[in-house]
Amino acid sequence: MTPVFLVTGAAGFIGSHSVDWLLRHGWRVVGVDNLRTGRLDNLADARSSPNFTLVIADAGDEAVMRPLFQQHRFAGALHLAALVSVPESFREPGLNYRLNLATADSLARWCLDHDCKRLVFASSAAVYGTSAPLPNRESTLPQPQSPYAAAKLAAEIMLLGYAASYGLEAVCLRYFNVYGPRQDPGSPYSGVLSIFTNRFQRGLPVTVYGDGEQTRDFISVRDVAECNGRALTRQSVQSGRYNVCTGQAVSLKQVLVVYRDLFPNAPPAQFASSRIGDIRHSLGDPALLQGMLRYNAQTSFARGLRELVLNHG
Ligand code: UD2
Repeated sequence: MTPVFLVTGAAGFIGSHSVDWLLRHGWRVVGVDNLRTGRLDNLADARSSPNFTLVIADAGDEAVMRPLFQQHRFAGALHLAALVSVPESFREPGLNYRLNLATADSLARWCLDHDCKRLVFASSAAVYGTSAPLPNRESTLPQPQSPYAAAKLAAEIMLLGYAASYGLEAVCLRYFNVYGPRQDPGSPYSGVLSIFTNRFQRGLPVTVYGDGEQTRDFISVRDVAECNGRALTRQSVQSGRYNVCTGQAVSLKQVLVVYRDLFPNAPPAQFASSRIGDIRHSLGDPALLQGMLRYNAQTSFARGLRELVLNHG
């Protein structure tokens, strides 16, 4: 029998690409999503596969999840379901606690109860906070500065505690700035590249907050899906926390240069004052995950952005 993997947040941006990766590699997948921020459209390809089952439910709903674990005897779980907006975590700390910490804890315990050996968890570079030395390394003391980052870090600690206590294989992946097709441009706090692409395609000017010299470690969702898939399916992994990044810093000004090639007639960018709390530079060291998964991010920024533009909308 082909093993079955659980993916929570399956209809989301990263989730749907991860589901596609697993199906492409011949695995069976049960996806769970409550469609709070995920979209069925993202799963258009997956839903035509006989190896995919979608369950519309909250990943923390024990009445739904326990029977799923019993029925499918999952070989591993990829937990991506989350409250994904940092500003929303400030407004709704209780919801943030439930979705970003309590559900991860529940899932880990259901994995242990039902012999699902591995849990791959979506953490975030946000756990580092603003004052960690660059590039961020996993050995650095994290200093979360939002309810969102605090919950992600607390979930990592719970999962790694279960790894030490009960032998769960817990792989916590700290995503840096993920971009690519299917990222929702709908809020001002959506990923900058989804917003810029959406605006350029409509012939509208983009707004750069600050001087445009701020840098990010942008990683393509294709590479992220590959890391997720490998972390979930490869024979052996080491429990721990791992950066998912490229190790390359790209400034917003450099971003605009690539867009200029793709949209030569676009109106010039407008500049506005920096956002409160904005980080100046974010950069990760990818070495630890590269060593474990034998995989380097393959998509150059220019190619990834071109692909995003061609697949957008
Ligand atoms: C990322 C995460 C955020 C949190 C944070 C922790 C995303 C989408 N956001 O925020 O959830 O984890 O890291 O550090 O991954 N910008 C513009 N114009 C726009 C939109 C954004 O200039 O229309 C700027 C923004 O001010 C920032 C940069 O672009 O300097 C990147 O913004 P972002 O929201 O994509 O990501 P980031 O790194 O601030």
